[in-house]
Amino acid sequence: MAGSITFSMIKPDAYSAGNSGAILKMIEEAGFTIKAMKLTKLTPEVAGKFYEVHKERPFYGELCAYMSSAPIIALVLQKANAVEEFRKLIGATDPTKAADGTIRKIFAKSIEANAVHGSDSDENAAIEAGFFFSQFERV
Ligand code: RTP
Ligand code: MG
Repeated sequence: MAGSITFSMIKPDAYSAGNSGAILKMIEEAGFTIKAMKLTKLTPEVAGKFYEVHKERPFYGELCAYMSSAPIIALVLQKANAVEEFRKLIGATDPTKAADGTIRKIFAKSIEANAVHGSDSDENAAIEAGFFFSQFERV
């Protein structure tokens, strides 16, 4: 079976620090196949729409400002059990709580500037992939 998909972003802190290549290498070495990839810079409005589920949370405004502060790389990734496997690879939201060897443990700067995004369910993976990519931008 080719597997299911998840949606990811390499976030502004990781892109700006020049860690995109190293993170993509870890993703591929963990057995994920890149099915779509795009470098872009979000506006605060687009970041706000993407993170709409968090709009009542106290960090929402800061999160939207941060996510639009520098370019991001949007990714659709495929693997068996992709959502869960990818969240294992990236580690806990707070890098001080992330397991050794995880992407956030290695590259995140803080609980907000935490290097990567990973979808939290198959349903949200499909919604988030559709938010960034048309069918012609996916293989
Ligand atoms: P993500 O959605 O980016 O994969 O991260 P996550 O599921 O681990 O965390 P989530 O609760 O969905 O939060 C989304 C993003 O908001 C920022 N955040 N800041 N200041 C704070 O306390 C705080 N908490 C979360 C992080 O960038 C987090 O990834
Ligand atoms: Mg989340």
